[in-house]
Order: sequence, then structure tokens, then C-alpha cells
Amino acid sequence: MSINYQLTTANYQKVHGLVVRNTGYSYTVKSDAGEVFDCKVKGNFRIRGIRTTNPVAIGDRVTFTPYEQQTLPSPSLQGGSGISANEETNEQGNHPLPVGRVRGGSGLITAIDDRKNYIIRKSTNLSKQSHIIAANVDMCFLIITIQQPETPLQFIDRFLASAEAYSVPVTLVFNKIDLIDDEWKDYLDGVINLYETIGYPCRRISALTGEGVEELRAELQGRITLLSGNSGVGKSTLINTLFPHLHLRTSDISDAYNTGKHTTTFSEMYEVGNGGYIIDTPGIKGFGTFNMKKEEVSHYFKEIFHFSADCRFNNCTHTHEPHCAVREAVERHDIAESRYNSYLSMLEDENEDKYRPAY
Ligand SMILES: Nc1nc2c(ncn2[C@@H]2O[C@H](COP(=O)(O)OP(=O)(O)OP(=O)(O)O)[C@@H](O)[C@H]2O)c(=O)[nH]1
Ligand SMILES: [Mg+2]
Ligand SMILES: [Zn+2]
Repeated sequence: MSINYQLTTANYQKVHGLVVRNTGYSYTVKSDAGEVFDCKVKGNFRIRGIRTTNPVAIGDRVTFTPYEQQTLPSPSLQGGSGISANEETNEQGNHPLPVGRVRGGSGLITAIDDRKNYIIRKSTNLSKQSHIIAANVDMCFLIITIQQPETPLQFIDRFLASAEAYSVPVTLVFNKIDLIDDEWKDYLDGVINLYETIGYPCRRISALTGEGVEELRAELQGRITLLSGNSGVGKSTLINTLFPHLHLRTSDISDAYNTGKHTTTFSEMYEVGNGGYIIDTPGIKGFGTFNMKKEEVSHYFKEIFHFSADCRFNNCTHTHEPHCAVREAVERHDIAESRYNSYLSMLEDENEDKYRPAY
């Protein structure tokens, strides 16, 4: 679609706001005054040379120039499951407010504020592209299911390492506990024990029955929380259980593949009270790590970093060197083999061309 946008001198002003929705082709920006604009990005916008599929990410704080309101259609503001689904008003005022209720018009993003952090993942295909999942988050809930679908431990470790790189706190939220039978209970206990020992808070919930969900509500207040995880783990369902009036779209996982169907296709943030937001995101499959130096990787595995202080060599990679305190700790089971294997797989990434930084 090509529309000739006309900037009028009267409207040629700079407005500051928060990116609350990212559809892939446009961004919904809520101005500091509370109006919502449908924005595009100016020209060939690049940030510090990172080649990302999305130069602007949800959670970014941006400067934009509004167009004259009546001259522009706002295609992405019509229909869909997002903004229009949020139009219900809320009498009590203790539910998320519909971010998209006030429409300011359209605009052009011209600058991005410095990010305090971001969660970035490398595409698992060979395109050398990366994708910023969200920027400026206060914490992440990584939603994990043991069954239906099964979340690989390596996926968890890669996500944790990426969050660790920017010191973003992560809580591991184990969903669908209503499905856990005796056979899987010990495995779940083991996984939770592993991550709690390392220092990550873990929660057990069922977004379907509501078990454990209320306890999460208080944590959301006043903060920006990113929900991430594989497709089908129940991210949107959890938001619906917390805030039923949002009516986010969800769908069953596939019988044939036991995987999610990528129901949520763009990221959107919802207000949760006291200035806090929760961000629903599309489910992700693999998690390639981005732009980590080989010697840095071990810093993002808390327990490996801890034990590495006693390695004989300062620059020990914990792969083959003599007197490696990390490998000794793995032998003693002080470091879980699954974690060590995730670490090794991330080192491998850094060896391969496809995971080199895309500058
Ligand atoms: N049994 C059970 N099913 C759940 C639970 N939470 C979610 N589901 C179901 O899991 C399926 C997938 O849920 P969604 O909320 O669409 O998953 P999602 O993580 O948003 O998936 P994407 O948008 O594809 O990334 C739906 O059929 C939900 O009803 C739970 O606690 N228990
Ligand atoms: Mg979803
Ligand atoms: Zn070592």
C-alpha cells in the first residue's frame, strides 16, 4: 500500500511516547499525554548497526512526528484481536486500561531513546537477522510447560543467559500443572529444584484452573513484565485469566506435533495498574544467542561463573583445560549436566558463522 503522507506545518512537532504494540509493519505508540498513534519508522532506520527484523521494539521509548489526523487512515488500528478487543471500559479501575482507546492519528518515528536493556534473540535460520523481543523491561516471566508442549531445558538456559546479559530478572513460571501426572511430577520437581538452587524464582501455576495465578498479580504492579516462551505454553491464556475482559485469542496446541500454533502474531502491552504493563508476545521456537563473546558466555550462567573462580587459567573455557573447577563441579554434580551442555552449545553458536554478530 502506498500513501503519500503529507506533513502539515501545524502538526510538525515532536512527540514522545511508548511503543505499546508492534505488528511487524507498524508500531502503536502511546504518547506521554495518553493518546495512541499508529506509527511507521522513518526510512532505513538502524540502531547501532544491529540488523534486526524490528528496528523499533515493544517497550521502546520513542520520539515521533504526528501527521495531521484526518489525512491518514490507521489500518492496523481497525479490527484484529488487539486494541478493539480492549475497548471495554472498566468500572473498578483495577484492570488494565485499554491502551488503544484514545486515537491520536498516525505518525513517523524519528528517534529512539537509549534502552536500559533489551531481550534479543537470533533467528534460528541462517538469515543473520536478530529480533528484539522487547526493550526496557523490569522483569520477565518465562512461561514453561513440561508437557504439551515440552519446553527444552536448553531453551530455558538460552533465554536466561540472554536476560542475564542485561541483568533482567527472570521468574520461571511453570504452567499447566493441572496436566502433570505422577510420572511427570518428579521431573517437574527436579527441574524446579535445579533452577531454584541456581537462584531463579520458580512458580507453579495453571492458567486454566487459576491455581497460583493470583500470586503473580501483585508482582506485576508498577513494573513492565515481559511474558515469553514457546508457542502454546499459555502466555495469552494467563493474561486472560488475570484480566478476563481482554479476551486475547488463544488456541489448542496441535495434536499431531504437540506444539503451539503461533496464535499470537504480534507483541502488545497491557496496563496492569500503578504504571505497570504486561507484554504478550508471539511464541518463539529456538533461541539463538546474539553477539556474545566466547569468554563472556560463562558469565551468564550464574553457577558456572561462580565455580570458574577456581579454574587454574583465567581464560579457561571449561572445555578441555587442566584443573578446570567447572568441569570438576559437573563431575561432582554441583553443576547440572543439562546446564553445562547448554553452555557448551552456546559456545558452539559463537564458533559458527551463522551466529556471528550481524554488523
Ligand atoms: N490444561 C491446561 N491448558 C492450558 C493452560 N494454560 C493454557 N492452556 C491451553 O494451552 C493452549 C495454548 O494457550 P495460549 O494461551 O494460546 O498459548 P500462547 O503461549 O499464548 O501461544 P502463542 O500465542 O502461540 O505463543 C490453549 O488451548 C489453552 O487453553 C493450563 O494451565 N492448563
Ligand atoms: Mg498467545
Ligand atoms: Zn574452567
